[in-house]
Amino acid sequence: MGQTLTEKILDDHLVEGDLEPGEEIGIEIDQTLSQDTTGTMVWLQFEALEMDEVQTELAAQYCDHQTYQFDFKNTDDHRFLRSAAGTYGAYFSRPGNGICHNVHKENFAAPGKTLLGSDSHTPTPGGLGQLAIGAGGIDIAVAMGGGAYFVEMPEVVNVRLEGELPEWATAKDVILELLRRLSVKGGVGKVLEYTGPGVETLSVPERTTITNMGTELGATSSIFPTDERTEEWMEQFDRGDEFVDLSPDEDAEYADEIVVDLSDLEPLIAQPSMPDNVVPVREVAGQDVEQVIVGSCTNGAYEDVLPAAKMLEGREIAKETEMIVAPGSKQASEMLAREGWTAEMMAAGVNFSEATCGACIGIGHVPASDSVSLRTFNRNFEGRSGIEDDSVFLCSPEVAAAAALKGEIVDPRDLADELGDLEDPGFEMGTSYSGGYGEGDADIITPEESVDDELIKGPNISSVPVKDPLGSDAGGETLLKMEDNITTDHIIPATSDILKFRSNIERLSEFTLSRIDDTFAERAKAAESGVLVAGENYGQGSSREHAAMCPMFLGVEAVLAQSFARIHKANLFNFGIVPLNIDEDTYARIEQGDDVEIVDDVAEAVKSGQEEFTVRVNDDWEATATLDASERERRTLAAGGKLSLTKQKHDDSG
Ligand code: MIC
Ligand code: SF4
Repeated sequence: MGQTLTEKILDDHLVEGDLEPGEEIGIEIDQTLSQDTTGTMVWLQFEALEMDEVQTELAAQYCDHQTYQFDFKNTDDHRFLRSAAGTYGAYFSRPGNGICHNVHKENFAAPGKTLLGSDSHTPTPGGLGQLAIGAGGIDIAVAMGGGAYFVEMPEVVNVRLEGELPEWATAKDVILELLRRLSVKGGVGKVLEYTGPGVETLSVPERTTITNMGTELGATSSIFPTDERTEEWMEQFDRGDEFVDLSPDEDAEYADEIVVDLSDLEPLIAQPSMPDNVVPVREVAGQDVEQVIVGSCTNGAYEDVLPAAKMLEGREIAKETEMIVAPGSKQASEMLAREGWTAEMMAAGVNFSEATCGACIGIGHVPASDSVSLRTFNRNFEGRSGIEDDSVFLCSPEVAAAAALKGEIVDPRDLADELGDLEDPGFEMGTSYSGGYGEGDADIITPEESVDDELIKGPNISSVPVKDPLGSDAGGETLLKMEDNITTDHIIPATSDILKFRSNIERLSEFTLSRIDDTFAERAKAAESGVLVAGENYGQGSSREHAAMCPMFLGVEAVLAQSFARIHKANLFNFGIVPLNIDEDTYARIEQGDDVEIVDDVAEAVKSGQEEFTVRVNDDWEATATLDASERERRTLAAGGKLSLTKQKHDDSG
């Protein structure tokens, strides 16, 4: 039987297990990436694991999330990251050089290689045939140390693209359509592999918009085959020699097939405050728009900004609307400037941001109260923009530019009819990139060029908390009962006043779940131990391991949920918190404040492979909860987390 492209790459990298969906496999990692807000923990754990040097083919450290350095703590984090990259042998991308996914895609991503990154949108270079997966920081640290990455073998789903995009429909609409159909949990446990005649009609930047937002579906990864368009795109960055022709076998078998006829698509928009709340733009047209932002890791390439620039050429944006362009990388900014588009957009009333995540996680450009903001980003979780009760819509650059011109949400087709001379800008590839990171590129410091050979830690950079091994008891008060689709932004919010504590778990933990209940941290500390209860898809969104570390630090011993998001569940194992699945009835019955005790000898049961656990509530009634974990995850959990386990292994072998 033939193989899918995903299976081929996994097979090439397999070090443990079989490619059976649902089984755990171990794969070799070729490249890693981390960014500033997850990276400090990555390197602190690399240090705690007593590693001397990066073992992967390539490791890259970016500074992209908090580049405005509002506080010396951000700058200290960046200096620490530069020193860690130099000390251990990683590439370092300076603050302001761009968002990790964009810079990695342009400079390092390579078809057929594996990439593991401490950011949930790591799958972005799947658009050029790389198998890229997001994970928690300690998984990156272990991979950089030469260890395998363990993940449940995903089901490979064929997303067959047919036809061609009609006027004004874009790649963003392809992924919004999938979100509309499948929901934010529709991709959990799956790799979405794109095939069919529609593939060749899409360019690499268009493909990476789609793979980037596969994360919003909860997918393990998303991938496209490679072709001439991939090669041509890589040549633009002087990396044509790294191109590899990759495709699935003709008789490859997929677990499922989804057909998207590109010619049926129209401009779509995700309404507040979930990326799957998707409707045609026409359905919500007419709402006033105060802010429009084009950019981010989803639509921040030069080729993404260009259509908006062309639409604005010779026009002015509406007086009641502000428009900001935040390119994904400095290369994209440079191109826009060199080709004259920056001046063109400025004349239309646009302001420019440096190439950073910024507004996407509530740093700068916070929307006004009670106002609509249209963004080309990938997530619009409530409050993420920096103001509670925000109203953030997600759309293509074309829909964003149309709204900026009209001052309200409008389908660009209708605006074109109204204006008479507005044409679909279509897609156009950039021509004058400055090339790769080669010698003379001031923004990426290669391991050889580094000036650092020891770690530089500012006063806010503390050590990694380590949990004791599991004992016989676990449980306690139900500290919080939550709904479905709780995001990591709920568990540990981003925003500038909180991000500066990402290297200091004691301080950061004070913000745990504060978006849901601002007394949480205090109550958890006072209770000393406890559990969390949640509905479906608990922990969706980001890869931030802080969302497991901080609850662990506050004494949370177990999370009882109807289901979990993949990366967050792995992070719970990695920090010694027991993730138990409960059914709908049990979820409905447990109340906040209830005492929940796991009846079994927890450490023994976890180690012995027991799947069903009995939980006793208020000493009054009992229910069954299940632990769905591999043998390795059980060992990790029993040891109190991955750091303890990996250290134990080192000590035993050394
Ligand atoms: C996000 O988009 O939520 C982030 C911020 O990029 C996170 C990483 C983080 O929390 O630092 C992610 O997606 O993993
Ligand atoms: Fe940055 Fe936003 Fe992309 Fe996360 S989703 S990497 S915060 S631009």
